[in-house]
Amino acid sequence: MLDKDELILSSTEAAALLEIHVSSIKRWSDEGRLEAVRTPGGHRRFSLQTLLMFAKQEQLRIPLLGFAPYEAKVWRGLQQLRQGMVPKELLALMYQWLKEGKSGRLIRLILFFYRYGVSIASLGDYLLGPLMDQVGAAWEVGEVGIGEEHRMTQVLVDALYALRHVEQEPEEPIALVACPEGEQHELGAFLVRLILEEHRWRVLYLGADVPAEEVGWQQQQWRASLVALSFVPPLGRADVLRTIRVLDQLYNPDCPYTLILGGKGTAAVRCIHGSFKEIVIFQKLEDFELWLYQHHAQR
Ligand code: B12
Repeated sequence: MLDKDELILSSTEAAALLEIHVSSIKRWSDEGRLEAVRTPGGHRRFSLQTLLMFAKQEQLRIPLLGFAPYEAKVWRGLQQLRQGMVPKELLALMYQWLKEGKSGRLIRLILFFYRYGVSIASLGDYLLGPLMDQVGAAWEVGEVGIGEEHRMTQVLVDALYALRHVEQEPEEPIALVACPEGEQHELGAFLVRLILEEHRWRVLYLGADVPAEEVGWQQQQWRASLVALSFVPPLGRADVLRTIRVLDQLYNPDCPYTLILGGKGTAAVRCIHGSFKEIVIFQKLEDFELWLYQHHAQR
């Protein structure tokens, strides 16, 4: 019997966890080496604890064991992320690690989720965004200082570098990603860069605090067909509109591009116009990725 609080895995999930073929799972369970229960429909089910014990006994070096004693929290977090949910319990643990400077563990965790199928967009929307919201809330009540905010951001930047796709860098299409003038919050833009690279764009990443004129000139110099900017509060509507105005003035129809704006600083912006091929605003990275799929399906 499986306890109702136990984490239960199907044969496919168990195989993915143990990094072996599903036929081995079925064979081992038929041989009685690996304990399973059957659903009324006859399907095998395994408890996470049983699988972890089995992995230890058989000396299978599976990544989840590296998170002991938090394997169950991490596995549950993985399922939640896959369903587009914020893994609240895990976030509390991650925040604790962030505060304690356990950066290796955090980086391993982020890489683990990615390896087990959580997209970069979902990592941003449901894990890293909410995690950094907690940092912001702690800053607001004076619990962490600005130096801490920088240090914590850097841990995540380090993890994100490890997710870059730079093998076989394509010549084109070219995208330019930047934070506008006065914008020091860089994680959103960095995530957009990673998503584009994963979709086989060549990304010119300009980083934080780039004047709009420079964005416009760089776009023309490189003939980028997409420009993405991230606006985070305190930057807001007025900054967005000013940036669009400058880019619009510099726009060269012989070198057309789509302008993508995103981040919480764009939340109050409606009805924008410009000469651009298209202007689109996104709050979530997932929506941006969906748009990329739909508009650049050939890639
Ligand atoms: C880390 C941080 C900093 C760091 C940034 C370091 C760095 N290298 O990036 C530092 C210390 C520099 C900093 C400075 C400041 N910060 Co600050 N900061 C934060 C914090 C904690 C996290 C931001 C972050 O990285 N989030 C992680 C990313 C992944 O998530 P996200 O920004 O929410 O973005 C999501 C979406 O919007 C989307 N997205 C974002 N960009 C884009 C772009 C595109 C194209 C797309 C498609 C999607 C997209 O993707 C993400 C996932 O869903 C936030 C807290 C918060 N709640 O936002 C405060 C916060 C934004 N900061 C704040 C403030 C006040 C400041 C300062 C004025 C004072 C200070 N704290 O030092 C300065 C201003 C600096 C400036 N001019 O830019 C306030 C803003 C409040 C307000 N309404 O005005 C916040 C909200 C903290 C708070 N609770 O009060 N900050």
